[in-house]
Amino acid sequence: MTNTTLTQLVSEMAQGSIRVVDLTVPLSEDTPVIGLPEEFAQSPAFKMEQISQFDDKGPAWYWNSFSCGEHTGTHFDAPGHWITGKGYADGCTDTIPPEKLVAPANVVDVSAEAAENPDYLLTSAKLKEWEAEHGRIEPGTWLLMRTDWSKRSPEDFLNYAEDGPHTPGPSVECMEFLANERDILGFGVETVGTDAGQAFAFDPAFPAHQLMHGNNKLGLASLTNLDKLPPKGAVIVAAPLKIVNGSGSPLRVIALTS
Ligand code: 23J
Ligand code: MN
Repeated sequence: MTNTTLTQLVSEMAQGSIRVVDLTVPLSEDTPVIGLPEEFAQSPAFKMEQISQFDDKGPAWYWNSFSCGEHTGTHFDAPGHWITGKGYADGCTDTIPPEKLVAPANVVDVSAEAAENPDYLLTSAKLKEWEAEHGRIEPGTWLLMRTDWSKRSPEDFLNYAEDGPHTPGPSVECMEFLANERDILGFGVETVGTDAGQAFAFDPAFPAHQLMHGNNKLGLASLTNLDKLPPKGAVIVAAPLKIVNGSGSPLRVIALTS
């Protein structure tokens, strides 16, 4: 007897009642990269160099080499990225169990709030309101914060001012709630990093990184097309490159949804 659930999945995908949504932005030399305060080392942008293209260097083949920071474009944050998560034996890109790389998603739409206020912070109160409408955020699921930030121009996407970037993200208490009271798998965003632009000044600084990774949880940044997903019911495939001791990697993030 074949597995009827998987048989039904492939047949519904073929027939279109289950759709595949690409949550990934294009990766090129134009892809915006996070800038940190100037006392810290900066992450290099994506760079591509041709090895050959049907020429003397390779008459029948085209290929390139590329380089970039691990946290470039649509990318995965492993627990080992942060000082609070550095002790986990299963916390780097090569050691995270593959079972964590396919999981349900909860999508919380705060696009109206973020349009109004670029420093908007997601709160546990907002999540409890969302739960009253859509049901509980289950352990081992992704919490994806929809801000429509991926629709902005590159300059407005990073949104720098003299006092640093102004982009939405989670509050400290929101991250405490999702880590301790909901035990989520990880937190994903449309902005360049999982933390708000001003989160360097929070206490603790960078709460998404501090609290997610400190609890062996994952991050996804620079997602797009979250507006094409239902609040609940989509399944996300987010598998980073298996870089030995990697802190993260660019990746293709795919959603299955009815
Ligand atoms: C290093 C330091 C601070 C931040 C980040 C990286 C990221 O956002 C990232 O991509 O993980 S805020
Ligand atoms: Mn990152």
